[in-house]
Amino acid sequence: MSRSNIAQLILAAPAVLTAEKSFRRNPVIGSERLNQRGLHRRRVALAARMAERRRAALAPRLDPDERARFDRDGFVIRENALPPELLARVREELATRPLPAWEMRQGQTINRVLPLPRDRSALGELARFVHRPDVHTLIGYAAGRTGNVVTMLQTIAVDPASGESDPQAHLHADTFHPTAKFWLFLHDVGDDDGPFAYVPGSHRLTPERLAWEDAEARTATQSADPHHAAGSFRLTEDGLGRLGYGGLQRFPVPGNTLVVADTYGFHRRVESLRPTVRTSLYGVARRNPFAPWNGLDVRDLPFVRDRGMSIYLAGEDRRAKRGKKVVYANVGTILAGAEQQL
Ligand SMILES: O=C(O)CCC(=O)C(=O)O
Ligand SMILES: [Fe+2]
Repeated sequence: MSRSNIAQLILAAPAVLTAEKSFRRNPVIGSERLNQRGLHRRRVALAARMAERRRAALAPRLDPDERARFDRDGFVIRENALPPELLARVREELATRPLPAWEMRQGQTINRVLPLPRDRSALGELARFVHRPDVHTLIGYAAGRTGNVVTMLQTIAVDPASGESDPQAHLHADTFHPTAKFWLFLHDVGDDDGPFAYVPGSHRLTPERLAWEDAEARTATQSADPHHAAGSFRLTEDGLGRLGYGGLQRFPVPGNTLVVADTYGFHRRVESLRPTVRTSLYGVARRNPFAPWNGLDVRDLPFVRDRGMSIYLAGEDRRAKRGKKVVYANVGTILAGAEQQL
């Protein structure tokens, strides 16, 4: 091993105790030799144990029925999440108020994100939905750790004629530890509108899942699928039985339904067979999975807590200006449900 390789390994090592998930980006996490000795397996098992402890501490603050459903399934579905009068104002504003928007294309899918305004409007009130104690605790419980939830409006616009298949339509786990995403769907999502789909119970670390994680980790850097190599393991649907899980369930939902899921469980977006558009209040809760405590997140301090996405997107704009590659491209000020821009 050359001296610069050794230096690289030393610099990469502290990431082992963080949420870093990429086998390809981090030479320690991707090391075949270390993974043969159980590095990935131990990270997965320790993260699961820590999440279990943090969830136990949160459990008394949850609605007992939602908690039981989450423990069993790995997700919670709550209909009529917003009061009807707020929902009506949100829909009205969505249809008439253009907002600064950024887009990422993945195959035939445009993923548009729009930071929510911080004002007294209906959309401003929508942004504060995640600060309701019941919602914040539920998302934290699903994530295995409470803390900041990065929220935004999200529009998924699929035009099947426009490109390759969408990588999010392939069954996957987002990372190696419990982590949450939520969608508050603002309009009906029919079975053929590209709904979310999840394998109930696949958030549980079965012995078969752990053995599979261990085996996959040893070869992850060589995977032809860049998402797999980046630590979002892909799996075919017939592989589920071998891991001790049942089948995939699709979630067509009426508008105003909240879906909160631990995306360590296997999930995917159902592919659309015709052009579809789906808009939701969307958020991600992901933190270091090894710390023993809940809460205490600097990103939750009052002046930054709702700005996570805006701060990130401002960084993307600066990168674009310097001619660097970006994930999200600025597409100007448009309606959330506008025709595709990219
Ligand atoms: O949008 C969906 O239905 C699922 C997409 C997904 O896999 C994700 O956001 O992690
Ligand atoms: Fe995902």
